[in-house]
Amino acid sequence: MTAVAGSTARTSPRTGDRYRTRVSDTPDLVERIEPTVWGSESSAGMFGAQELAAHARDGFVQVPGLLDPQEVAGYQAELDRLATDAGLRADDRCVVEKSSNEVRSIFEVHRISDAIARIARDERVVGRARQILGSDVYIHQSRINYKPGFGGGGFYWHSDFETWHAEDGMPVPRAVSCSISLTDNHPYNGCLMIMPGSQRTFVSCVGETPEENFRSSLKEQEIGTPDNDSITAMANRHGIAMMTGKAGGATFFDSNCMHGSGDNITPYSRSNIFLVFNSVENACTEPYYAPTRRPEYIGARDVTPVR
Ligand code: 6CS
Ligand code: FE
Repeated sequence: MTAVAGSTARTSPRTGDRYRTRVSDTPDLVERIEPTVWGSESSAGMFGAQELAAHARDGFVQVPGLLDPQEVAGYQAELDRLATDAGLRADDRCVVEKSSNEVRSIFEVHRISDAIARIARDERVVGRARQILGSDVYIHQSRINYKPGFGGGGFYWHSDFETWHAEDGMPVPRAVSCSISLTDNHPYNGCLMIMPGSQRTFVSCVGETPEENFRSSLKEQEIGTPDNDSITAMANRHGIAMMTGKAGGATFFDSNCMHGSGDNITPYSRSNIFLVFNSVENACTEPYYAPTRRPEYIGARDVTPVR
């Protein structure tokens, strides 16, 4: 990569960083040293000890019926309202599908929608995130994904932490995502797939981060996706679990899980609210392996704890 004046282009590993990525022409599997559950597995909160143990083992835990049917209907109406808001469609925070002009995602949605701000600070959601991370938490990123029917695009295999470390400066994998389904998730309509236990291995990627990578990566990620041999090794070691379930259910998953989802060619959209909680003790610094920071609507810099 040619260093751009004033950029912090990184073509060499940051001193002392265990999770080096996008700086070598050979991939690597690095053992994670941080825990998956930071709080004690008997910590007070809505997760029981068995659920926390499952999360520690698999890197994810499903919560069926987190929202009741009335709440699901309310949030579906809110998603429809946001997707048809002409002003928002022109906003950088709105990402449309590569193959169509359909809305793919809307970022920073907890700041745009009061209804989504409410669920983000609801104890059913943030209380569980604090239990997993063992500290106060702030929102690193929020988005709604529409994955419309008849061709809504998937998300290739990746680790979110690999991107948040390289491009947002997230020091260690002490963040957890909560995906709240607003439609039924079936094996056939692009449900989230996670390799159970994959959060314990950091898969480094080949290929340096180009300037303003987010302008293409949020439509279809290329840089920061693992090589085929690494994906094969991880799938053979961990298997692949499909996060199916009724609308209203939620999946909490570790920032470093290897996950992805397929295209949705069915008539049934697969919409979710996606909230990323980072520990206030893991605030993002400068990108580890990218020339410049991403916009704050993608990687927040406000570390005010969610109350
Ligand atoms: O780049 C990001 O931050 C986003 N990209 C993906 C594919 N998942 C995590 C996150 O929303
Ligand atoms: Fe992701």
